[in-house]
Amino acid sequence: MMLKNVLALAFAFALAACGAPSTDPTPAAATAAEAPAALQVSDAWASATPGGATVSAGYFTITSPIEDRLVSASSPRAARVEIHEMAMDGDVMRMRAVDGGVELNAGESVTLAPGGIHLMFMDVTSPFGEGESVPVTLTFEQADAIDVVLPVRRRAEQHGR
Ligand SMILES: [Cu+2]
Repeated sequence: MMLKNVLALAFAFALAACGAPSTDPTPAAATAAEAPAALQVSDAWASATPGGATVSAGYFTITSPIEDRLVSASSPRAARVEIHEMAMDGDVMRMRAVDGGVELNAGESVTLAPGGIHLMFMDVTSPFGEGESVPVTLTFEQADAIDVVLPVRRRAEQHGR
């Protein structure tokens, strides 16, 4: 009786031990261990400007190998590019300029996305049409500036204004 219970318990542990590696594959662990050698930007896009809007927003995911800060952005397609965040102002969600830029922790991804931090293209030189690409230069506190290209997409819900 006693022995049977111990065996059942051992079997349960064995199952748990076997189950763990399959839900947490080794490639993920390997990727986490090695930090990227350079800044990585992925999933970049800018929203189309239908109806003659003069502002647009840009989004991407960024990963820095070192502790750094995204301090500013610029584009030949806009008079200026600001870094904005969404914040509650009483009951109203408003956007405002991010003070001091976006903090980047070593090896951690930061995502600029609708409803959160975003690039704001102010006074665009010409409408952002779906399918075209908008060049943007990102400037950092530590790393050298990098050029990225944001494909223009239409979003269902227009950027808050
Ligand atoms: Cu904004």
